[in-house]
Amino acid sequence: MKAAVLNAAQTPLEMADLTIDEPGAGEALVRVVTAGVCHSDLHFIEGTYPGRYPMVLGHEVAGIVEELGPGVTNVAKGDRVIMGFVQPCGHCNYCDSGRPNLCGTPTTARRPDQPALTLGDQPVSQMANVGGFAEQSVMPASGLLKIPDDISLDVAALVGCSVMTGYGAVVNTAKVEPGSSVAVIGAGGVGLNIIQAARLAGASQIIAVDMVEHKLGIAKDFGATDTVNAGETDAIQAVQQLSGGGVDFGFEAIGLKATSEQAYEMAKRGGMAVVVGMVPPMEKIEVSGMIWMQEKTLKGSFYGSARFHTDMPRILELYKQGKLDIDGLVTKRWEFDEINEAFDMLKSGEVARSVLAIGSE
Ligand code: CXF
Ligand code: ZN
Repeated sequence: MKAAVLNAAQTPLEMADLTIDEPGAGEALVRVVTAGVCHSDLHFIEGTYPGRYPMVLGHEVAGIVEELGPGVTNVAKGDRVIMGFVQPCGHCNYCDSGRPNLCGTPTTARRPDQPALTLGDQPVSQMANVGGFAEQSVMPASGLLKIPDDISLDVAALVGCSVMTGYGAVVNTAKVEPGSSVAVIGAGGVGLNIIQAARLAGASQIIAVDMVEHKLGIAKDFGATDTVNAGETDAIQAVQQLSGGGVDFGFEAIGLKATSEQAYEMAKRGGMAVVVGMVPPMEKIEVSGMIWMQEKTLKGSFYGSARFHTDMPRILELYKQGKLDIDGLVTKRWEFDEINEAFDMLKSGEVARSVLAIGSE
């Protein structure tokens, strides 16, 4: 089974022929069709997040169920599925209280030292138990969500990360209300979804902030009412000026300490900053001690605070109704072998989202 393997941080991905295990209890073997190229993968490639090497990245993925392990009932062979990067147990306190995105309970007996993938006799880990940059994945079936026949697997893959993450940050985490003012730092795959969800939520002002001019152009197409080029002007000042003193919601969709702090500064008294990007684990986000008096909120958002079985079908319905643009997010399609070029292009900021065609339907 062909997979792109990350052997160490700051090295290119290498194509390798891996052995894949049979699905065990609670697992499914899924044939990967489409995988999105996400900044979170890049964090592992660049080493800003630690990985268990060798490792197969890829977490924005859709495919077709090929085999089921014992006890799996939520999907069937032949189902076309989103391969979610959180696999909720359905029974813990988080799941039970409507926060399955935070579930950390293992749903299979597979241990990290006995992964489903091996290269010779070497164990190979899978990012988020998915490892989507591979022709096949054995993963916990509880993370699989069947999609309707009229949804393409490209769209399904994107719902698996960037769309759910961005839409959910607005609707679930921040609960943006009609008439709100919003600033979004970073107009990439996640940022554009924050922008279009804010538009759907009825935000009256949506200020997109980025350093790449052509991404700001795309941001306008997705619903930004104003744009700020942070490479040319002081972004905090510009947002404060445009919004008349600060926004109700500042979203950070890059994953940096500095931009997280900027999102906080952009929020007005009583406002909220939502950190959606993967800020490196050792970084500290610093905010003014005046937080108490200004009644500001600094909040994290993981996987759009998703309730998967409610939110993902809803997102697909909004897509069908033409209210969420998912096709327009994909600015390039790559062959699997072109994966390193795909990441080079992501780094350069030239594309919003690109997808790898790993298999066919
Ligand atoms: C990431 C977060 C860490 C695990 C994989 C996915 N989020 C989105 O890109
Ligand atoms: Zn992602």
